[in-house]
Amino acid sequence: MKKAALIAIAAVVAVAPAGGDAAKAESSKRCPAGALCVWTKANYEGKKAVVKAAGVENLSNGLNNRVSSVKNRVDVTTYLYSKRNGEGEIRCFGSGDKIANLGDSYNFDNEASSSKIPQGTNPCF
Ligand SMILES: [Ca+2]
Repeated sequence: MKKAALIAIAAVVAVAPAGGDAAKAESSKRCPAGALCVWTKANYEGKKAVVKAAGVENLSNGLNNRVSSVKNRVDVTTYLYSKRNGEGEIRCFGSGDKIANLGDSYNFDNEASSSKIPQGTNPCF
């Protein structure tokens, strides 16, 4: 009886997709070194933008006011702003920060409209 149950579990596991969608989902959660990455959903899911250039950049329409998670893989502090062109409310992210949900302590869910990668180091205020 016990053995039959184990075989049943093994069969279920074998049916689960190997790689495929799961691998794709995992790679979309990645953020390349030197980049600031933002996602439209919590936990690095949904639509992603990868920002590498220094300076202020406006988020594309698909991400504007929709960003819910962030990874900062730039070696300096980076910023998100609630309005276009680096204006409005500011949130800062230290190098290496990973924020799975901007709605938590950041109180910035679906707010970001532009980002900034500064040249040189700036404090996270
Ligand atoms: Ca906004």
